Amino acid sequence: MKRLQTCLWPILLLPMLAFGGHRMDMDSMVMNENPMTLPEGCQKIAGDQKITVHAGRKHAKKFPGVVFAYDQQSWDVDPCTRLTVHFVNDDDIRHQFMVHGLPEKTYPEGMFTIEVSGPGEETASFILPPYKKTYLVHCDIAQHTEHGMKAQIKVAGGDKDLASLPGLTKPVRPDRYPTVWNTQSVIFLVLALAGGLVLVWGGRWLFKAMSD
Ligand SMILES: [Cu+2]
Repeated sequence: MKRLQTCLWPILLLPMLAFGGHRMDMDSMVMNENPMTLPEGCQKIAGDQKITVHAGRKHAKKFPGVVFAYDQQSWDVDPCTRLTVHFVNDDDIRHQFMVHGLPEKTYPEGMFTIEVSGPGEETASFILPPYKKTYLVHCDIAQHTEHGMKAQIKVAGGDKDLASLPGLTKPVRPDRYPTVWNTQSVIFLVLALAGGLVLVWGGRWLFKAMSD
């Protein structure tokens, strides 16, 4: 019997090594999930709201100059609501649904984050505070926010609209684009150069005529 056990152990151990003793989800990560703890000022969970958020390149196509985007840029939520976010990453790279500015007593560094290495999805909940405020939602992967993966959650109507939300709000500083070379811009340049030459030659002629 003992010999049988000794023989069985490696057989039992192999699948454990192959699939892992506990779930090691390498494709997604949730930070500061909070389905129960009330943020300061909330007497109870006012209600439940569920949103599905898609992230990826295909959601940016309708916005000129935008590379990455969520399928929606603004969500309205009532105070003390438990918001369940079903985050779907439609790309084959990493994206995040990262909320900033939450009360640090309940949310370390004021953040709630879902991250998914796509394609894939993850669901998590957090409870919003009681006061009127707009929260930044973005993807913190290098350059993804600048390229359009930015949104907002407005509690009780929010206290403002954030800048640079694709299709919703203007950037604080507009992007500067290099000169577009077409017939018009070439004619303009030639005319400007000719005008400059005329001024220089005219000036020299006038100076000469006056000094003679
Ligand atoms: Cu991203």
